[in-house]
Amino acid sequence: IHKFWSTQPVPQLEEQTIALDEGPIEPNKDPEDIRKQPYTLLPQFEWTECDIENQEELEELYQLLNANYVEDEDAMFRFDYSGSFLYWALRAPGWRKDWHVGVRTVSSKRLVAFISAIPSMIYIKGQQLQVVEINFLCIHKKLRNKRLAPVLIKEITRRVNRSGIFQAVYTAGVVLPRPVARCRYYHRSLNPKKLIQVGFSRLGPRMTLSRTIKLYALPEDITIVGLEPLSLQHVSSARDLLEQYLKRFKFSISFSLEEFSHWFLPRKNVIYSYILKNENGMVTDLISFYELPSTVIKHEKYKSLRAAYSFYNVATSVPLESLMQNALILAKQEGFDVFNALDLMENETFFKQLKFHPGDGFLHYYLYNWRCWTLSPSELGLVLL
Ligand code: YNC
Ligand code: MG
Repeated sequence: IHKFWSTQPVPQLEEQTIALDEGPIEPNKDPEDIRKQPYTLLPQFEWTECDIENQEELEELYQLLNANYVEDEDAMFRFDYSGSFLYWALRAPGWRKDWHVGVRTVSSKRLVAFISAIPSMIYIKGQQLQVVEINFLCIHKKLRNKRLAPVLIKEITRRVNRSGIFQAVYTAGVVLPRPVARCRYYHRSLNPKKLIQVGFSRLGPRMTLSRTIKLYALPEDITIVGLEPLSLQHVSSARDLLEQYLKRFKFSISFSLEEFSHWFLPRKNVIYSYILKNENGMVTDLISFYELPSTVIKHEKYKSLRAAYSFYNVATSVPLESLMQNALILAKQEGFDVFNALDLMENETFFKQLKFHPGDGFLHYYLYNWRCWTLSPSELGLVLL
């Protein structure tokens, strides 16, 4: 039934994985033996490299995704990654323009499809592995179901293989051969009135709006003294804290200092990070969340929902629950409507107390060309954008 995925080096849905088999599915090739020509597109299409350092091309990518990227099942909301977010997400250390792969129509030169890769280091069962993260696969709505996605995937694979990398990680809402883990989204209302008005949440049974607002009320100000935005002078210590923490998960990411600085130094409307430090100036706790609004597809009053997504959090000097309550307070102060988190790392431990509720959305984690026993969400230490 999976005409494309059954041809790829991924475990098939029905097959058993025994511990002994864990590892690469296909051996690495000599990059010189990887085909040098791009895959063939239908004659009306051509390949393009999207130059996101060019404001117009960044805007073009923004518009493609804004109109055609991921929607919820009921088509009420669609991700609205901002231009500055895309600039951040796609220019990670080691990024390459030829991994920002677009497709244009030959006649109008309109951008109609996209897929990207960025390099990344992961730990899988104690083993360090150079991979790419694949993200922002998108095909214009008018060109769906024409088997263009497999061509985009094969082309990015070819380009990545040419650089000597043969494994990838990616996430998707859909089930494909074969998830390493299945995570669930949890949501914490910050602006319950708006969330109800736009149909994101519903009034609970026997609840009134005013009781709901009261239920989700938060302190006006942070309750942990000394919590401050991450700045350059603390990146090294904060990075060490996170690196130590992430080692306890079976499947996690590893950030170099340069990568940590890129991913965590605060950027307005993109990434928010805060730290606590001890008397020696060592970072003891870290909070981070990123900004990913959604377009409210058909609504008279509201066009956009402002969502904060939990990124990486580490608590050592205060309980994780109070650290995360402060994340909620900070997100509320920044004007977010909702705070979202997956049930990975230790997140499940604070959901109930902090009034998070499970959503309908699931997110599957995948590895390309690496066989791995199924993991539970709490064994995951990586968040993809
Ligand atoms: C998906 N999300 O099963 P079979 S996530 C991968 N990821 O193949 P067509 C997908 N494959 O089943 P359409 C997929 N969705 O026949 C569908 N597929 O074997 C498979 N949506 O292709 C599908 N963005 O072109 C089927 O489908 C084949 O026109 C059908 O295009 C799909 O970024 C899509 O959800 C998703 O824009 C582009 O629906 C389109 O429907 C769309 O006929 C809205 O395709 C936006 C959206 C996906 C977000 C993401 C991660 C992508 C990972 C791709 C896999 C990477 C593998 C590793 C490569 C590097 C390796 C190295 C080293
Ligand atoms: Mg298609």
